[in-house]
Amino acid sequence: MKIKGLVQKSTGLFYKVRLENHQIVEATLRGRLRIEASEATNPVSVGDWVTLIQDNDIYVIDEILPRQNYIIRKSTHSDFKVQILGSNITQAVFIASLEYPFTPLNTIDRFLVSVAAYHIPAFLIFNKTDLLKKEKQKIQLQDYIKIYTQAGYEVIVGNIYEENFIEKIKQKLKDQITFVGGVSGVGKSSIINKVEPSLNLKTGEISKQTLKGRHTTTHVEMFPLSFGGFIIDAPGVREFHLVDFEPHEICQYFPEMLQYSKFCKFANCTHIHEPGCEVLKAVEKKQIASTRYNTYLSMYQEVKNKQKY
Ligand SMILES: Nc1nc2c(ncn2[C@@H]2O[C@H](COP(=O)(O)OP(=O)(O)OP(=O)(O)O)[C@@H](O)[C@H]2O)c(=O)[nH]1
Ligand SMILES: [Mg+2]
Ligand SMILES: [Zn+2]
Repeated sequence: MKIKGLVQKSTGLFYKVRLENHQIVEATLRGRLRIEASEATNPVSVGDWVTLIQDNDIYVIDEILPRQNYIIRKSTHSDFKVQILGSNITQAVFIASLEYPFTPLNTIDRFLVSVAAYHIPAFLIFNKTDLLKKEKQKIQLQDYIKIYTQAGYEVIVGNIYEENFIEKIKQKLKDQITFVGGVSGVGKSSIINKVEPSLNLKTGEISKQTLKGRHTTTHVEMFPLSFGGFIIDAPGVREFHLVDFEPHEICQYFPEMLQYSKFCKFANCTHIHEPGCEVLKAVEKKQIASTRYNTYLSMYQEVKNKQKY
């Protein structure tokens, strides 16, 4: 008899699978599936719906059901392979902080582009606002909030000691399957613990030397939320794998650029040097933030360079 289940964790050889009756079982993978998934280092990912075959106490994953979408990163083991971080995601959140650790804006933009390419809606959280004591830092935070709200993203701002902040996040997470991204140490696991205290996830101090996180979370894992939905906690990732874009496609994943690019004089405008480029005009008028535009330029160049090989 075949049973359906949702993969919550993968630890190499074993998978933690939640069956439809909510029972959690440990399962192995049929050899055939291991070979079929040649491009990814992990053939089965967190968030996959699978069918299993039960033989006494042993469960074997027999089939991976078609994925709605997935988020990947470059494998840490091989340049040619990718690791699927999660699949069947309904929304993604990127958590950032301005201090301990500092999240470069370029990292935020790249995450947003990556998930947009998979048609996954995203929102942002600026965490650790209690650590911003200087006036200069507070102004910088306001600037960042403006950049992303202007770009069309919802931004939630606060710190884990504010009830109101946690409440807002809970409302966003309810009944969704949310992937949580952010560099190491921004407080991904800490926020999840506040949202769902029974999970009691491991969190880690920021290194005093580097002022960065210590990669406390080492595996991707999906957790059910008692108020509805699932959340996927992941290790801090700086670089997401860019899907194989064509250079001219990149601007589609910057929602604010898309508003202006349709009025450019040339249909094949790259928004870099062309006359009659409405995107360039919008950057000049600060309707598009220069930091966002600079990320666009760097991604465009990167994709162009890749094409040369
Ligand atoms: N002051 C302050 N500290 C926070 C806040 N949120 C998290 N922290 C602290 O930041 C440190 C890192 O938090 P984690 O939750 O482990 O960060 P993470 O994003 O899960 O990091 P990785 O698992 O390494 O990717 C811990 O010491 C937390 O207590 C906050 O809002 N304010
Ligand atoms: Mg963590
Ligand atoms: Zn243009």
